[in-house]
Amino acid sequence: MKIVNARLRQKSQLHSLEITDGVFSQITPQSAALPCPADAIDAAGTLLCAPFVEPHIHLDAALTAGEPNWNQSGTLFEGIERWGERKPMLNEADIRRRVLDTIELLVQNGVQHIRTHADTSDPSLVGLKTLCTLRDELKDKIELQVVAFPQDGLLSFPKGLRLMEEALEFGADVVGGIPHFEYTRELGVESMQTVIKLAQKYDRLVDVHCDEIDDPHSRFLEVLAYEALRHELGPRVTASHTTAMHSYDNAYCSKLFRLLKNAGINFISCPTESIHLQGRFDSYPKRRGLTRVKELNEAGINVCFAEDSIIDPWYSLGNGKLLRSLDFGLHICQMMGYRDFATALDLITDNSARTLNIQAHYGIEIGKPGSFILLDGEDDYSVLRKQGDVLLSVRQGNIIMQRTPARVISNTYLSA
Ligand code: 17E
Ligand code: FE2
Repeated sequence: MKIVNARLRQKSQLHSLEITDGVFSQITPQSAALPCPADAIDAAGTLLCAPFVEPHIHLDAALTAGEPNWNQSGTLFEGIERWGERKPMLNEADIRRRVLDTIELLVQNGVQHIRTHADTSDPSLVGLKTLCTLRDELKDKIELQVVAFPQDGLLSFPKGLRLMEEALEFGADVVGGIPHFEYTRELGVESMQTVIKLAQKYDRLVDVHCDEIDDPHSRFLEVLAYEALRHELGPRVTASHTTAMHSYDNAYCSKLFRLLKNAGINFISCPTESIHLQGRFDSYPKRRGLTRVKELNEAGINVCFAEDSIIDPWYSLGNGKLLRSLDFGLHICQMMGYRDFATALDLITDNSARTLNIQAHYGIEIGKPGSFILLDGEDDYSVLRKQGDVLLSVRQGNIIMQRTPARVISNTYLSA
């Protein structure tokens, strides 16, 4: 496959690229726009970038909002309760249908790599098993990582630990946790130590729903980061949400950041989800409830954005568009300086790939898989501004999605 007239991120010249046997074999700067050969794809000056990565989504719960009841209060806790009513209705066919529909939606929006959580607080483990099976079935089409996520508590849910080990034995890629939801602070601390022990025992990655609450005393992140540091697992460990960090005082945060930096762990923030679920116990002023994305980023700590939910008991919107999460995130975290705009796509591409530990096969580089997307825009700033459509998605040299952009047909209203 040949592509001409593509813009690459942070480069001013147009480029031609070639993919041979599914791998980038040539990336060449052009001195001017070229006529497109018959056997090539004309990027026509649009931005060619690495595929979007969805690093945190709950596919087992996707498309279940309102079944059987809607989350009326908008709290995380009512979400967990409503999901608890849906869980007994789960079966393999139901999960497969919703997961496939949701992955299609993500693919239509440029995603090629997904980390999904699968609830293990279910004695049947049907969600986790179905997702692991789908991961293997779809491996030539999309990359999926499955997190064993103990929604009702690793240590507080009856047999929670046994179910987690069963999930890891079945083949879950990542160990999850939810320390702020355990019954006591002590159980929360113990759960973080247990998660790291399990990651070592089974040689898996870690991704914890950590301190997803407005409580400034919810400080399990320091335990997770310290365990990661102590066992030298930092880059393999992710703290998702960490919304309590919004409410920590600055002195504590200053001390905490030293540990976070030394540990080298990754962060995922879910802007649309957190702005919706957090601050629900405030009157006015209402906290925004997003973790300190701007400050983490400025401290050189890896942070990325995710959607978390698509039409589920926690969040009844969701459309597969990571560009929308990016837009929300930059606004809410006040990352609106020109430098922020110029590198904005890092937050839904490169940083997320690092979080998933997939950098070895991700990126626009000779020798790496020939996978990319074309975005309607010429650089990070214009794609963000326009919320540019994903025009093309290519995976290892094969087109997996193509879109004709919407065009205004008449643009002469004022001069007519
Ligand atoms: N479960 C949870 O604990 N937190 C969330 N944000 C979602 C599920 C979506
Ligand atoms: Fe989540």
